[in-house]
Amino acid sequence: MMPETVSALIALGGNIGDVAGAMQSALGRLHAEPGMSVVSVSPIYSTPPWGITEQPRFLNACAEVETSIPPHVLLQRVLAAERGAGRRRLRRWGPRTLDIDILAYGDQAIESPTLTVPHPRMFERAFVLVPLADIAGERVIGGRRVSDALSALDTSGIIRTDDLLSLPRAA
Ligand code: A4P
Ligand code: MG
Repeated sequence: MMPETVSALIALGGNIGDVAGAMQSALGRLHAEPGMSVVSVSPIYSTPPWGITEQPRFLNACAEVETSIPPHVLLQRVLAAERGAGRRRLRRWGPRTLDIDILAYGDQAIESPTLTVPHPRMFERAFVLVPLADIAGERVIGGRRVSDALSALDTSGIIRTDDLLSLPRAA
């Protein structure tokens, strides 16, 4: 029997080194895992740093993953893809090579010590919702439509780059 798949949405961001390369490599790793396919990717945006503002600008993007694996396993794969893409984390909200957050897993609400979905801070963050709206503007997450949530945010300083992520090909 084919396992049921769900659509998960992930956000990628970083501001040290070759972030676009790290994003592409992380997506390739995720796509190569059994039970996971990256089915769409957003453009890459250059965004002003949020939280700690005295740090370099970030690059941010979002992707949609069709997956049959359970959410906590997806989290482990996402964290492994971060490490594989050379993540170094210096401090909370501080500079990082690559951070990947799970925004949504189907329409499930998950609250555990290691995983909270929908991502609790996504609706405050234009750097998440701008790229997310490109691939899932009509999606309702936690009762809110992505495009509506985005229209309430200040998007100044967010610039679409010419860098494009490509859809990984089947391994
Ligand atoms: N965790 C719980 N829920 C989730 C979830 N939905 N997705 C746990 C992913 N992880 C989740 O993560 C710590 C733990 O959170 C994980 O091990 C997992 O068990 P982390 O990524 O090491 O922690 P962090 O990155 O310091 O915290 P966080 O909240 O992910 O950082 P943020 O909030 O993502 O902030 N400005 C711009 N412009 N663009 C950015 O991308 N990013 C940050 C990082 C700050 N400012 C930014 C950006
Ligand atoms: Mg994170």
